[in-house]
Formats: sequence, C-alpha cells, structure tokens
Amino acid sequence: MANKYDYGRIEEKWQRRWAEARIFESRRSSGGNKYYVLEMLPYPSGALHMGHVRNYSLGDSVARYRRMRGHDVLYTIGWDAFGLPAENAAIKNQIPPEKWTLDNIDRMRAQCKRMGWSYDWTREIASCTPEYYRWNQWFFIQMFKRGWAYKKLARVNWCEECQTVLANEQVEGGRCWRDGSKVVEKELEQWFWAITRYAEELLQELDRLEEWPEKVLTMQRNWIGRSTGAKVRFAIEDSEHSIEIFTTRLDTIGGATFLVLAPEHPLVAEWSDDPKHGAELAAFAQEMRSQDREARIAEEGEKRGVFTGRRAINPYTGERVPIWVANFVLLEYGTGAIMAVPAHDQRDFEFATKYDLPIRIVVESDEVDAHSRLDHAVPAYGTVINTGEFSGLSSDRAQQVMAEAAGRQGYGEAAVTYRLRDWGISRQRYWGTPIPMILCPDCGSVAVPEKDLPVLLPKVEGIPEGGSALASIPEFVEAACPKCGGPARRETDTMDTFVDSSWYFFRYADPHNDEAPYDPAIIRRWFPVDIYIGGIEHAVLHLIYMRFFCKVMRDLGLVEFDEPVTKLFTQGMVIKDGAKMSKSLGNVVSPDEVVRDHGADAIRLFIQVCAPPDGELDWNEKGLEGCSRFLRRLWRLLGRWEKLGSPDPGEARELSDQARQLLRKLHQTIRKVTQDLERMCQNTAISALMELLNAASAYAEGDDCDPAVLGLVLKNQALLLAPFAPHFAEEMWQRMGEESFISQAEWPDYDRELAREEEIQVVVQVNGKVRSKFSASPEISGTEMETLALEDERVKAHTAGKKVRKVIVVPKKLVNIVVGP
Ligand code: ANZ
Ligand code: ZN
Repeated sequence: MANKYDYGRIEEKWQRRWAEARIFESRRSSGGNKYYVLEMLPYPSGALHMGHVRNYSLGDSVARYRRMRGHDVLYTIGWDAFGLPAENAAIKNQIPPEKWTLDNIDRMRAQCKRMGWSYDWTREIASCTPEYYRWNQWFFIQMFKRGWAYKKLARVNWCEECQTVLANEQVEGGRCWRDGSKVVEKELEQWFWAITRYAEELLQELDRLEEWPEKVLTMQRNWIGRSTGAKVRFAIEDSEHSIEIFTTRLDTIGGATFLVLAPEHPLVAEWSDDPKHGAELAAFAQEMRSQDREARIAEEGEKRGVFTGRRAINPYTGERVPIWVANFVLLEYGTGAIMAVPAHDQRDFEFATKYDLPIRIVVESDEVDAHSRLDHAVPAYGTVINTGEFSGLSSDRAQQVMAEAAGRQGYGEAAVTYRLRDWGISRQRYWGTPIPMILCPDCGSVAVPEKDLPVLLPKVEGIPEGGSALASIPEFVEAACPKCGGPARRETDTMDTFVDSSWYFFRYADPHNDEAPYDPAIIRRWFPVDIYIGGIEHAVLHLIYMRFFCKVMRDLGLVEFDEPVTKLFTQGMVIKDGAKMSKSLGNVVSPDEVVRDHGADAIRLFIQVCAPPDGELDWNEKGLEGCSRFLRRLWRLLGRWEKLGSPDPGEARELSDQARQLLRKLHQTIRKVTQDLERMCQNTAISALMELLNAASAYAEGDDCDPAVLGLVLKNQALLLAPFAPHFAEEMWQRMGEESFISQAEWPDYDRELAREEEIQVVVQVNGKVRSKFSASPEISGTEMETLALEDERVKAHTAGKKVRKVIVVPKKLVNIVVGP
C-alpha cells in the first residue's frame, strides 16, 4: 500500500522509466514549434554545487513546460572539460588530467541523473574529447586562412600562479580571475583572433537583443568602449618621426601645452640612448612595466612622468610643445599617445600642476572664461577661444571643422576607437586544444592540413611543475612542414578554454557529426537559442566571445543569422549566512545530502520557490522542510481521494458553492502558473500551487466534498506541478489512472469565465451620501462604473434637475457624484 511518501523509491522508478522510454530525446518533427533551452555548461570540478542545482532546475522547468505546450524541445548538457584545475590536480596527485576530468564527469553525470533533469543524454558532449576539439582546430584554420587568426609579439598579462597568459577579460582589478594573484606583463609570441573586426557590429546589435538583461547590455557596451574623436599627427622637431595622438576633444587642441607618450611607446625605447635623458627614460619605462596596470590608470592615482627632452609641433597653431612620458597613458588605447590639455582634462591638469607645465583655457563656458583661475580642469563644452581661425566656433562645430581641416592638410582625420582588443587565445598549458600550427624555419607559420585533424593532445602520466608540458614532449613537437616537408616544430601552446564554450551549443544540435562541426541544415531547425540561462558573471567574457563566434560562422557561410541567443536569463547567486556559498568559505551545502534527506523533487521546489530566479537565494533549512511538507500533504490528499473511491474526475454532480469556488481557484492557478512560467517567475508559480493545495484540502474536509471535483483539481495540480516536481507528478498521474507519462501530457488550459472573480459590489454616493449599490464584473473599468452609476434609477432621483460637477471613481469600489445647482 503506497501509504507513505517514499521519495527515494518514486524518484528512482521514474528516472528509470524515462530513460527506458527515451522520452527526452529531441526529435524535430517538421512543422512543429521548436524550443531550444540552453544552460551554461558546467566545469567538471567533481561535484555539483547549489549554483548548478539552481541554474539547471530553472532550465528543466522551462524545458518540461515547453514540451507540455507541444514544442519540440532541445535540451541537453555538456562539460567544459579543459582547463587549469585538472592540471593543478595532476601536479599535486600525479593523476593524468584526462583521468581526473573523466572521473569527475562520471560523478557529476550521476548527480544530474539523480536530480531528474530531463536532458537528452544522447547529445552530451565533453570539450576535452578529440571529437569536439578537432573542430576548435578546424575553426582556427578557417580563421587563419582569412587572416582573422594571426600571430604577433605581444605584451601579455601573465599570471605567475597559473604560469600562463590571461586574456584582458580574465584580469579583474589587476588580478587573475581564477586565483586572485597579481598579474604582471610579459612579452611573448601569441595567437590572436580578430574580434575587433566585429567591434562595431557587436556594439550595434546590442540594441536588438531586446530580451537580454539591461545590465548585461551595459557591461558589454562599456567593454567594447566605443569613442569618437580624431587622430592628429604632431611632427617631432629635428626628427623625421611624428607622433599620432587620439583625442575625443579636438576642439581643445589649442590648449595642448604638451604631449604624453605611454611608457611602452616605441619612441620611448628609441630615445633611451639619448645621452641626456635616455637613462631616466629607460628606468621609468622599466619601472612602469612591473607596475599594476589598474593602479596606473586609476582616476585618483598619482600622476608621474619624465621629460623626453624633445618637442613636437602643433599642426594647427605651429606651437612647439614638450613631449613627456607618463604612467597614466596606456599603449593599448587609442594610439598610445595623447595631447595634454590641462585646462580641460583633469588628469592632464594634475600632471601639469605637479610638473609646472602651462595651463591655457581654450573653451569658454558657463563655468570659465579666458581669465578664470582654475583649481581643477573644466571639461564642459562651450565656445572655442585662443585658437586662431577656429575661435568663436562651438565645441561641436569646431570638432567637425578642425577634423576636416586636418584631412585636407593631411595631418589627421576623424576617428573611432574601441577599448575592445583582439582576443589572445594562446595558453602555455597542457590541458587544452592544441593550436593546429607548424612553425617551419623556411615557410613560417603553416596550418596543419585539414585532413590531418585532429592534432591529438598526447597522453601524459603527470604534469611537470610550471612551463608548458607539450614543449617537453619531442614526439609531439617534432613535425614535418606541410609545405616543404622539411623539419619543423609544432606549436606547443593550447587554446584558451573560452574557445570551447564559444560554440558548444551549436554542437549540441548535431553532436555526432564527424565530417563537420555541424550540419547547417540542422542548425537552421533549432536556432536561435530561445532561452539561455546562466550566471551574470559571464556578462562580458563568455557572452561576447559567443556572439563573436556566431558572426565568424556567419562569415564562413555556416549560419545565416547574426545573433545566437534570443533571450538571456541570468539567475541570482546562492548564498548562505550572508556570503556566497563556496568551498573556500566552508559554507557549502552538498546537493547529495539534501537529495538523500528530502528527495530531488523537494530540493528542486525549494530552490525555485524561495526567491525570484534572478535574485539572490539565501539557503535555509526551514524553507526546504516546508517544501517536503507540501509534498507530503499533497500525498495525503491524494490518499483521501482514493479512499473516497477514486471517482472519475470528470463526473462532477451539480456544483455546490464551495465546489464552484474551488474550481475558480483552480482556473486562476492554471492562469497564474502559465503566466509565471512564461516570464520566469517560478517562485510565484510554486506558491500558487501551494495555495491551491490549501484550498483543495479545506474543500476535502468540508461535509459537502464532491470527490469528483476533488479529483479534477488533483489531476490539474499534478499537471501544473510536473515542471517543478516531475517524479511526484508522474506518480500522482499514474495513481489517478493515467497510463502515459505526465511529462508528455498536454498543459492544461484555463477557462476565462471560471477564472474570473465573483461579482463585486459598487457603492454609489451623491454628494457623499450612499444612494445606491450595484454588482459588476471584477474587470469593470472606471468609465463603465461611471456610466452605470449615472444611469442608476435611485441615483437619478437625487441628481435630477441638478448639474453634475464632478464624478470621483474608486476603482472596483465606489462612485461619488458631486452635484450642484
Ligand atoms: C585631449 C582631451 C581634452 C581629452 C579634454 C579629453 C578631454 P575616452 O572617452 O575614454 O575614449 N586618451 C587617449 N588615448 C589615451 C591613452 N592611450 N591613455 C590614456 N588616455 C588617453 O577617452 C579619450 C580621451 O582620453 C582622449 O581625449 C585623450 O584625452 C585620452 F578636455 O584628448 B583627450
Ligand atoms: Zn616549410
């Protein structure tokens, strides 16, 4: 007798049945509606954490709901399986990274299955398999052929702790995003992908991502960092060189009292053998190289610099101005050199004050005129002064006219710059995708022929501490040049693992293709992704790379769309006792234990009901216990209905008042859960189901209980619960006599009439005295209320012959008519 709610047995039973019947394997029937639910793929660290449980429970509720709505759903999972932790574990315990990773995947796969998430397991992928990473290599070669992958000597962010290069995106406040240790600069030959080719498009299309959170769009806009202005070349006195500067305020160039180069600017190195200033220049450049970049450019940071001994000529005014080198100018931005306008730029002002350089006002505004004494810079726009023929123009107009003049004379032009840099993808690590290039002493960099892909990552037993493991494997390094056949060396760097996560969801659609990354015809059927659920921490890293990759694919002729994801949903963090749940803080709650003590359905319900999905979730045992209790109560109510003889739910007798009220509650609940799922408010949807249980329990206890009505409510309760607590719902469904899976049942419709509140009572006053009442539908509008009130016979008796001065309507409650002579 199924008396007690035995979640362990029930969950195991339905997971087995789903797998046997293979009901979650995606098939795309022609003509059907598709729905692609995507979640950020996990890193296989060895165990699921609550952040995963939250992310994937939300995704699963959407996938299950969509299937019940009749969509062909694509929903699966993969593993972001390359990366440093595997290597660190290998160094520590001498386990091969591959074994460590695959074992972790096995453990986490079992955890996922125990949660009952409805993945199509035939599509599971792991990025560390040659079947997957060979396509990373293939994409690399396609880009190389077109010049979109290129090698250059680059000053890179180097993490001593990880012994590797980090992309700009992976440096947070001058520190490594992974271990928080300080990042230093180093010069190395690196491979780059030309993401800046797409800077403008990546920026413009943000406006079309209407279903992405504004916060993410803003972060991407700032990351891309578009600035419009001009480039101007200043000739250097007694030299054939010139210095090109970038400015957003060409209108202020008359006030440029000196130029400033970044310490890494090529001219600085060139001038370091100058007998008078060279030593000082070299020392300063050297010191800057080892300094924290963030600190160097911080607004409030100390401005420091040295004079080069050289001068340049302002092409607009002919003025000779000194050239300095300073910490606050960065090589990578603009042109790596600026004109300093201390009167109108605060950093320049501080620098000029410190080194006693001239400050000249060249823009008059409400705040300054030509004679003001400045104690800070005034960046306001206004009217240009002290600038020859351009004096008298507005700032805006001056910028335009001056750029045109520069173009005509050939010393400058209007220009746009971006903060976005090309994506450095080389990593000096073992556990990643080998870059498919061969370096030949005669032919240079030669791509591995496509027929020789994949370039397999050689198996290793352990990992040597520091440096690149691949470089120390001669069988890997030594290769014949594909062009001339001569002896050559294989590239020993591997790719940034963000490459793997840039396109995995394309592979999900066609995961076993061994002739191409995917069949474009299959992509056409499933794309774009309808909803992508994951953490906000990926707002600029992964979510820009993934958009970039889609554009590359488009330009390779593989896909026809520009953007891969229609709706982005960022779920909030899971915290405990006010802090992020994390191993290092020791406040982790293990999903395994919760599943053991409460069941998968209870934890899934709890993690969705206890906070709005996009807000922070504070873990608490009480709420979890509440969800268990809810399931046990529903279980008992089902038992009661069975005791009443399990009458066919359809066969209701004449409806009593209580029955009508309960049915109204049911239809309101169907409406609410449906609407809430559409707008990702799982929390309020589940609360509504809890309320429905309260109403149904009260009804069942009344003398007037019609078991057929109760049955009807319970059946719908099961359907509505199926996206959140699917095992429980299946069991209920079966006990109520259904033979097919509830997971494949149709989502219930609500009846508008039935869902409507009973009529409301409207009070009508004339000059503040109650004169009448009438009943109306709860949907009545204010104007309808007014009309009905004025037409009411009893009201007319009090308004006849008088003038209506004013009508005050309190929606759904009251109309007060003010009359006078
Ligand atoms: C003169 C000037 C006058 C400037 C003025 C600003 C205000 P955004 O808006 O961020 O693009 N700049 C240019 N390249 C730089 C570099 N490599 N390192 C540090 N600063 C650099 O900023 C553009 C402005 O930042 C440029 O316009 C330049 O200073 C400075 F009243 O030129 B401006
Ligand atoms: Zn060669």
